[in-house]
Amino acid sequence: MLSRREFLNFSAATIALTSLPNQIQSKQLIRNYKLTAEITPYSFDKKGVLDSLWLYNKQTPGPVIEAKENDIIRVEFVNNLDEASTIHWHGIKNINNMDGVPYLTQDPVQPGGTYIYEFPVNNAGTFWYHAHFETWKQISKGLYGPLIVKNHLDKQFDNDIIILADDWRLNKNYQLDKKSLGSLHDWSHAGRIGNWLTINGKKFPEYSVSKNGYARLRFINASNARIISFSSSLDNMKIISIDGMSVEPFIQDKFNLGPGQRIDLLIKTDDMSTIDFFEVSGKKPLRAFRLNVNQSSKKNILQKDIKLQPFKKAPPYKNPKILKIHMQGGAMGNLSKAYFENVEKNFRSLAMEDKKFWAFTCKCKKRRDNNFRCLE
Ligand SMILES: [Cu+2]
Repeated sequence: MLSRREFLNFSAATIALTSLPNQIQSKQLIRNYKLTAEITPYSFDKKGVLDSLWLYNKQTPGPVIEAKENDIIRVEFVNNLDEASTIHWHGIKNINNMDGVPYLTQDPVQPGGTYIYEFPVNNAGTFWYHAHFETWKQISKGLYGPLIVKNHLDKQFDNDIIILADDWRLNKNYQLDKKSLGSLHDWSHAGRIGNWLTINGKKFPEYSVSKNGYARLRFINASNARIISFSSSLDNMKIISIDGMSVEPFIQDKFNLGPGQRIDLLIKTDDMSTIDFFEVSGKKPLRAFRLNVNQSSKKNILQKDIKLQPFKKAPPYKNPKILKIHMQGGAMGNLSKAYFENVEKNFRSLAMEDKKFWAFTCKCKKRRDNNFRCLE
């Protein structure tokens, strides 16, 4: 299980007294981490067929980065891969030059190079980090991990468990299907859908939770393309946060999680002994993970209530400005031409020369059925 154990491997928090970027004030706690990206032998099946993944600190997922609201996260990134890389902190409202977008907010970190990421985290929630250079390949090879920001309210949970899901594509030898990386067929269809679900890097892991307590489950979808659907043996699941933002709690019997998305559940463990979760986006439901409900050593947790983080209601939308953004393309042939880097090109050359299959916004006309039709 991803736990505090990894967290203890990192140096203790220190106090920032030096001059820091604009948004960072002095006397904030600094959480120090080191992430080294490197090729790592890894075996997906028990027979031990070795594969090589690209991982942070030789582990999948990468180490949990954890901080408290208003701390500063400082990460020394070392790139031991044989190609450039950067790290993006997904969902963090970040300082521009810490956002990890190569060529836009920073130069790519070259093989053998290092980069210091240092940024404040001002909102408690569930986030994640991942490589942001040739993302379609570097994330698929394993370069990602969870980033959790807590505040004082999180102490109330008896259990706080990260559920980071990935949808790997393996070949028949249970090795990463590297041939399909960059497949133009996938790019022009629904993306690179996998065939091997892992939760925190494992097949059907089990976690203990305390009986008659509250558990917070933090779901993260690190897949390339699969919209993961979770259902469970519970009658219903209470969603308390979406994409790192507290929401008015609501109940679902199933929820979808797109690539990059996060959802936090609040579970009250009453008289049940196990709770199973399933991934149900495919034809057959897959067992995802199990919670084993154990008798707690404390017997005082029966009646307590839990106080959740306040949430912001959506503002009232009066006279909104409507922008039409039309997306088209893909293998179904409804994009004839589009602009790429200010040059108008036909679909064939966009696909063959630039590997671009999709475009936003064309000259289009609203039809009677309220759909849009492209004029070109
Ligand atoms: Cu991202």
